[in-house]
Amino acid sequence: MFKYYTLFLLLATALANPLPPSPIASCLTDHGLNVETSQDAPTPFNNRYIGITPAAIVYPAQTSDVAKAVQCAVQHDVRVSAVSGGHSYSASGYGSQDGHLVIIFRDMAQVLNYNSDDGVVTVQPGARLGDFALELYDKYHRAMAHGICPYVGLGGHAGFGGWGLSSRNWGLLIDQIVGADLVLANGTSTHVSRTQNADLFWAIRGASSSFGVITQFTMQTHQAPASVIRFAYNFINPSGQALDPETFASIMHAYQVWGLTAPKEIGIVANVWQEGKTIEMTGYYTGTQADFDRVIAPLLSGTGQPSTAYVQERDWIAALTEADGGSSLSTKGTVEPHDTFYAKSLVVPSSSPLTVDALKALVHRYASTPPPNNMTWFIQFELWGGGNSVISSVDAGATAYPHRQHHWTVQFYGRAATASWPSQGTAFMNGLVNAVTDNMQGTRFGAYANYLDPELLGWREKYYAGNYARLARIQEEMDPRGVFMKADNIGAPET
Ligand SMILES: *[C@@H]1O[C@H](CO)[C@@H](O)[C@H](O)[C@H]1NC(C)=O
Ligand SMILES: CC(=O)N[C@H]1CO[C@H](CO)[C@@H](O)[C@@H]1O
Repeated sequence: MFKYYTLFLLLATALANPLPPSPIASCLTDHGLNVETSQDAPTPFNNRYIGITPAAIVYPAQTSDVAKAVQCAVQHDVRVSAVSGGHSYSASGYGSQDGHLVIIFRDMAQVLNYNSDDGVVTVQPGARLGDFALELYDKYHRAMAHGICPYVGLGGHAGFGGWGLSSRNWGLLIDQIVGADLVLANGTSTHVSRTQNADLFWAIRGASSSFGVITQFTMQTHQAPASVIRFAYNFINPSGQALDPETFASIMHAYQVWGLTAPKEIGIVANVWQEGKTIEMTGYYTGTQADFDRVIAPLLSGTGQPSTAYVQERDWIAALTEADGGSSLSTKGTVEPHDTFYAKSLVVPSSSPLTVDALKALVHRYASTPPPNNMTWFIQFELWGGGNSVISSVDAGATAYPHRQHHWTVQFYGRAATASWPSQGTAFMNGLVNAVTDNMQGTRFGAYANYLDPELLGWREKYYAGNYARLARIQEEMDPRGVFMKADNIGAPET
């Protein structure tokens, strides 16, 4: 009964909110723009934000449409947010609140040009990571480092870092951007690159939504590997209980130590599944089977033998598909997924890796404090740094994204089985993170803005560290009226 009741509520919310006619909608229509009028306008990926009502939704077809839309918004004193794939953790593409003009890049999702001389691709922000990877590979045998989830849109992903399993090898997605076109707060469009509007080019590589609406990227692609070595090792407690604190800490600590010298050709995460019963270490290695064996041997001698092992040579697309769990990379003609979730992140400095006590405390916490009903969680320990990782080869001040001398980004993800978020769920997730940080009081952990956490205290420092002050100066200069202002924007008040 409970289930059907909440589903009914969900449908009622989605359908009872057709966008009201508004002065801004008329302005958009008068400029010949494609304005959403249907009863079932798209809603945020995270169902926690499903009730948000935009002032209007517009689907631009080209940069000049975005410029006109921003001009209408300025005239009508409406704030502007943009959705590329719409997978923000806190619906920031919708402004995280009612009343924004929402620009959805549904019809600007194409690869526009590929230059075979320098391998630079021109692509629109609405391209989904899965479709983009398929097109680059099928047409040009090229590849990029970007996230794993096929539905995520390029624009938002590239706005705040853009990590994936190839990032140790090729950098974050922002490190592969060579230029962008964006519409500014005064409704004009401009180009940014290393040599043109260099301050803005710096700012959009880590905090893009505060400065404008990006309508086009140029990005450096890479030769796609002919094949990679895909691997997945599971460490499972045979008793069916959560791995005990000592075993868990010993395995994770071995993974952490091994990562300090792991070569950049390996992309790896350790996922904690099933309330801590399983650690899965998975990813892929760009190189030969023999080299992989040499690279992985010290990890497995540190962790002890896994309960299950999968190691297979796969072609590039098969590897990306498996990394996402085996479904297709193509999002064409499919139904947009949704989730009901709350996530947090800890970016761990290489200079103060997680202690054994902190790892044990995490296990004690989830073993002693179960999540609320109808909620599950997982934790992903992503290796970003270590060895000759390209992420760490970039200076902390070279892009707006600051966390370069960092070992792991740890994502804590809580998911509701129901359409509404359980009221105790947020406290449960905070408890997991605090179990770690309470044990390492002297450590200044960062956070990753693509795992946007609307409850995060001190987010200016945690997301942007030493780069915040420069970002704030540029934001004040570029958008004094706050046309692009929203929660977690540069210049927004802290939580
Ligand atoms: C819009 O803002 C940019 C950046 O500040 C400036 O260079 C440009 O002249 C402005 N355009 C207009 C029409 O005000
Ligand atoms: C949809 C769902 O999983 N509902 C469950 C929520 O929790 C209560 C209490 O444990 C269960 O009875 C429901 O089945």
